[in-house]
This record gives sequence, C-alpha cells and structure tokens, in this order.
Amino acid sequence: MRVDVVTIFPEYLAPLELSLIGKARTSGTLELAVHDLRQWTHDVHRTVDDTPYGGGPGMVMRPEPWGQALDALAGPDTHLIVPSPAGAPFTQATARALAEDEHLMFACGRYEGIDQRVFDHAAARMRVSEVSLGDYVLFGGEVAVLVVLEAVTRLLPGVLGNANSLLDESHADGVLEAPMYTKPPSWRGLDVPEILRSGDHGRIARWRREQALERTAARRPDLIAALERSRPEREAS
Ligand code: 6GU
Repeated sequence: MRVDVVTIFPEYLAPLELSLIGKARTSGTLELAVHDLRQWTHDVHRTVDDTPYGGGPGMVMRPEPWGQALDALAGPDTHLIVPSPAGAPFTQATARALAEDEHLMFACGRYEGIDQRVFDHAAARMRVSEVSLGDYVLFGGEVAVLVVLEAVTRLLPGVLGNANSLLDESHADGVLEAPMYTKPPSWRGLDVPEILRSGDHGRIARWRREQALERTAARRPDLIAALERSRPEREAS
C-alpha cells in the first residue's frame, strides 16, 4: 500500500518510523511519505491560512496549496482521507475497508479546517472520506492519521506474525474481547479462572464468548444493540 500524508507539522508523524509500522515500511508492505504542505506555498511567509468568509473566530486553510499537493500526489486510484471531528466515525470496519485501498492520501487540517472547495474539487476526481475518531476535538488531523494508519497497517497481509490475533480481538466480530490471563496462576491472592486451566477447549471457547458478551453489555450496550439488529436469529442474550 502507498500512503502520502500532507501536514504543516511533518515532525508530528515521526512515530511512523517506529515499531511495527516502521517495520512494514522497511519490508516494503507500506510505502509511506510525509510531506510539508508549505512546499506548495509561493509567498515569502509560506502562508497556508486566512480569515473565514462570513466571519467568525480562527483561520481557515487556503485552497491553493492543497490543490497543488493533490495535483502532485493524487491520481484516480487515490482515496483521500480527511480527519475531522465532522467526519463519519472511524471504526474497525473502516480500517478493514481502507486496508484494501491501493493509495491513501491524508490531508491534515489545522485551525478551523480546510476551504470546502478543496474537497469538492477532489471529490470529482477521486474518492474522498472525512473520518472522525470520536466526539471530541483535536488541534489537527495528525494524531488521527497515526491512529488510522496503525489500525490499517496491522491489517495488511504479513504485518502481524499471527493472523489469528485478528480473529479474536475486540471489534473483530462486533463485541469486546474476553479478559486474558497469563502466568503465574495465583498473584496477590487473585487466581486465574479455573476453566482457563482445564484444557477443555470447548468449554473455554464458550466461557470466553459469555465473558465477551457480558463485558460488551456492561460497557458498550450500543454494540449489543447493533449485533441484535444485524443477527436477530442468534445471540439473544
Ligand atoms: Cl479525525 N480530527 C480532529 N481535528 N479532531 C477530531 C478528530 C479528527 N476526531 C475527533 N476529533
């Protein structure tokens, strides 16, 4: 997969050198470049923003540098991703869909956002998706790009050593995962549930499913409701 990130703070994306994302880049699974938006400015102050039409506080990013960045980096197979608190919720399903794309380009807005015409112009030429991490506001899209790329990269073939990890994890099947334990069997007076040490894989699988559903009901009733809407004939409890 090819990924381009455009930002006025390229240093913010430094963690993309580390750990498993760094490894995916070294191995060639992920071909990633971070670009400074200001390279597409032409005035001495390298201006990227201006006051909003219609008034109001803050500044809006001007369309010209973004237009040139898109001209330089994007093609018809590009999926332009715009992190924004006004976007559609980013979920594991979104991550799975993005993992299938050939080329992702992230446009990191700052201030009060990017001039709407950038997206309208791009949308006539490529796929454009605004995504939000949740119902709160960040300074800009950079941290959201770290989040989205981490969620997507771990789904790329060959990145996780054990592909089975993808099957049991939280959100793989719409519920949270069951609690996990390792050695020692007793720690500070707390014991690992006996059933996990029984060796009975059928009972263990059923126990984990129960725990997962109990946890999900307690913490995320919205997920249980969605599960019942999608599969009403199963998992009534
Ligand atoms: Cl994706 N971007 C910004 N700037 N703020 C957010 C967000 C994204 N998701 C939640 N808040």
